[in-house]
Amino acid sequence: VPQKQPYRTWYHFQPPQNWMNDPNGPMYYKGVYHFFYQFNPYAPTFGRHMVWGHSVSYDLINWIHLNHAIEPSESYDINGCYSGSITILPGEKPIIMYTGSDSNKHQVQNLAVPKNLSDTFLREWEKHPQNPILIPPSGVEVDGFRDPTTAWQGSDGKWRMIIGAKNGDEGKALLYHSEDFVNWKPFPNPMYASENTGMFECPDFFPVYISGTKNGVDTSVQNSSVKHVLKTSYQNKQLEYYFVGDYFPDQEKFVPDDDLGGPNLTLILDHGSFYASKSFFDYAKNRRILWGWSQECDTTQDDNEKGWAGLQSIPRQVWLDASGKMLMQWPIEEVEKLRDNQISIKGEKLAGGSILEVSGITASQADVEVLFELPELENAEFIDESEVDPHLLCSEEYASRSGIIGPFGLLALASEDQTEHTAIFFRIYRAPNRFVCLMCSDHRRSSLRQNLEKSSYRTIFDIDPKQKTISLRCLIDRSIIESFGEKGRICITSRVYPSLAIDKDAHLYVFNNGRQSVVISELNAWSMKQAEFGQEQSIK
Ligand code: DQQ
Repeated sequence: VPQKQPYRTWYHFQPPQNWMNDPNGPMYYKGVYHFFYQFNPYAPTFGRHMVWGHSVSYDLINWIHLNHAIEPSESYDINGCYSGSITILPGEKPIIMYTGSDSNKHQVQNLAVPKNLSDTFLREWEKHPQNPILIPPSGVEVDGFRDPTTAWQGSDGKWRMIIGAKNGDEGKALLYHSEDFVNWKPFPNPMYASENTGMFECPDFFPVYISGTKNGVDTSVQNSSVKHVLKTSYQNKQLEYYFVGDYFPDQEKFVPDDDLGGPNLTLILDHGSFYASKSFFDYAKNRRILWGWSQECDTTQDDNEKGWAGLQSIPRQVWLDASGKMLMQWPIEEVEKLRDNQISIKGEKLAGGSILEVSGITASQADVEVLFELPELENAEFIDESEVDPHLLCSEEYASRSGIIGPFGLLALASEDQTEHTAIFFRIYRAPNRFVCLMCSDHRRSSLRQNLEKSSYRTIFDIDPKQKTISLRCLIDRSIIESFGEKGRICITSRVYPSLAIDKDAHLYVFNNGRQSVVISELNAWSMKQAEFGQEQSIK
């Protein structure tokens, strides 16, 4: 099997076969984590009859695949059961709100509830007799009205939710109110509207504690100890933008702290292949967890040959940074259960132009954490940001070319001779009045195979002039590399399809192509065991 399926993951969530996209309605309910996802049961491509796949887990790592929770069956969802969310109503009653593509391909909102609440796996779901609950309002395109959020309850007892919408190139987050969860009234003003972004897909709206704790908070909490996050997947950008701001429930207004006007915003959850994310509050461990879809970068023909397409990120704990300005993300602690066979390097100097192999682990499935000690930042090369595009800075030429401080980082899923590798690296610059760091995940040399999308993902962020160290963690899993810079401040997910760096022929290196040396203050790497995915009977 591994020979034939070198890209199937060992510990990232996948259905047994076929196409998967958005995460839907994740929740923790009576001791069980439920995960639903957009799934085409018939082919490894997006299809006309999308269903809600359903899997359950006790630890968010090992999964039991169940029958589909909802599938097209009625005139209001016959052309597809699209994305949506779950809200747990008082009395511990989960309810799904999802988008149906109806017999005219108009997008409408529908409800479904578990048939039997005493079945811990909630295997069967029943559609509500009053469906469709909402049809597209005027001023919104009939096929641009979808992806309801988890609802939150105001102090007046009414429920609120956001639905993504579009009108031409304008994206909108429409707000609705309800007393009984069945009859919903539109609020006159949208919660947010943006120009030139296309559809406001998969909105998410949730509170985060201001106090710098990593703890999460229930979606309905509104008080002075929280700020709110509004997240959108802008269709024209295929990226996850978010705003941190204040929510004023009396006026139903959300005011972002720094509203720089939609797509110019720099707050992006992940700069790589990560889309349509959705979060939930995990009561079991008091944390907010975020899932995102990582799509393939190979061709449809490759997907047909593989028989599957689409992965989910490792669930990430998400919280507000102590600065109050941005979110931090970190793989949930449970993934560490899969760590095996630790290799450590401490206090090793990496002179300019040097490369060091991290040997002794299965480099095709690994978890690597490294802390680099930086040289004096004063020596960094000067950059005039107005003239330099981070795109170009991260190009192939720059990944291997010598700078002053950096590029340094990891070569993951590399062949022994390094002709194939994905470089995840930092490079530090002195900009007018500040220091900035470029972080890239460059997969231009990730495979000798042709016809793959092999680009690079990058971002530039400010760093403290007194900063002494910089950290990087990579979760490597055969065709995916999730990278977390600066302890989760910057995230970049790449999909790669090596032809040589497969299974035992995959290697991991740490490199420095800067003229100044950097020190590996500490590096820990682990082989990752395979997570269990299976039908109920086959799971221990
Ligand atoms: N995918 C879903 C839509 C959503 C889009 C359909 C985002 O509901 O807007 O599978 O990837």
